Amino acid sequence: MIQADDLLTLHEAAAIVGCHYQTLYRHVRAGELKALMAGGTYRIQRGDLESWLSDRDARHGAVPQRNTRSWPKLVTNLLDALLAGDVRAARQQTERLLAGGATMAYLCDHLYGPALYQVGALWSDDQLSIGVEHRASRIVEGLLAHSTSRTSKPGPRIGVVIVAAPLGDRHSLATQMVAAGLHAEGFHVHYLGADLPVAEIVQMAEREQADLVALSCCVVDREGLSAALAALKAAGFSTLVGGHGISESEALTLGATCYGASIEDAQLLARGLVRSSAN
Ligand code: B12
Repeated sequence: MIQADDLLTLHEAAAIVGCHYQTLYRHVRAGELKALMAGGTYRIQRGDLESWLSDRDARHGAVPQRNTRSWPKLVTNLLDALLAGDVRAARQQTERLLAGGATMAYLCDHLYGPALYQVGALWSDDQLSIGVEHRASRIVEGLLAHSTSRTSKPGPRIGVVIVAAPLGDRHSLATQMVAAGLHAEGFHVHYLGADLPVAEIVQMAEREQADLVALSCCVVDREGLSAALAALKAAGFSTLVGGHGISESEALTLGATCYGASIEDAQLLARGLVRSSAN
């Protein structure tokens, strides 16, 4: 008999895993994580969550994956290096984690992203200058470029993806993370960076015969994003939207094919979309 305490909501389970609840929802929908339906919502048994986590840890290697005690420490270490402009310390940390088996998605979702959030919080509290923020951003760009060259699945590419942030959004780091994650997953990625005019995104998708266009959104302005989504839909391309500037319901209302809340989601959803368009 299942005890009520052993049945977790998606939010409770996500708090244990240290990810967004929508990420778990996608694993449930993909049939990778067992869940029950109770009162119209998903519930996950504690034991099922534990076995799913163990399998996932085994697949990802010997990193402190969901060791929630050690990742905040790693984030603090990276933040210290970013604020001090210590490229070497930041690079050594990434090197150690990659050598220990850390995946690109995990680095982005649990290390680089959270460290950048803290940079943003300090900046908006006037506790650091634009110069320090810019330097920190450049260091993370370098870490991403370095890790990208180290993480690529062998074998043929599984699909062609265009990655960009639309006109009006200058936050290129999130797009670089999506590009890095999809490259590591085995996609052929055309990474266009940020602030891209609609016509450029559509032309590139056509020229490269893209299977998917992934767009990131970090701002409140919707002009560039909604124009890009409309043009891509009219041209027949599937789109994946994400970024902390937009919610799932808004992305779907604007015409996105689907929405992801993390780099792990980007990998899972891109694989699903490319697989379903091939069938
Ligand atoms: C670095 C930075 C900048 C740099 C960007 C440098 C670069 N090369 O990217 C610069 C200096 C250019 C900048 C400019 C501005 N910024 Co700024 N910036 C940041 C900062 C500190 C980090 C951004 C970042 O990279 N975050 C990390 C990313 C990876 O997080 P994320 O978007 O959540 O992404 C994760 C998931 O959402 C997901 N994901 C992301 N994209 C996608 C896409 C897909 C398809 C999928 C599936 C998943 C996915 O995966 C990621 C990893 O887990 C943030 C602070 C913060 N909280 O993020 C502010 C922040 C984003 N900026 C902000 C603001 C206000 C601005 C400015 C308007 C400031 C100004 N007055 O000029 C301008 C905007 C200019 C413009 N038009 O774009 C606000 C945004 C508020 C809002 N919602 O509009 C923030 C939140 C700071 C704050 N606390 O106020 N910024």
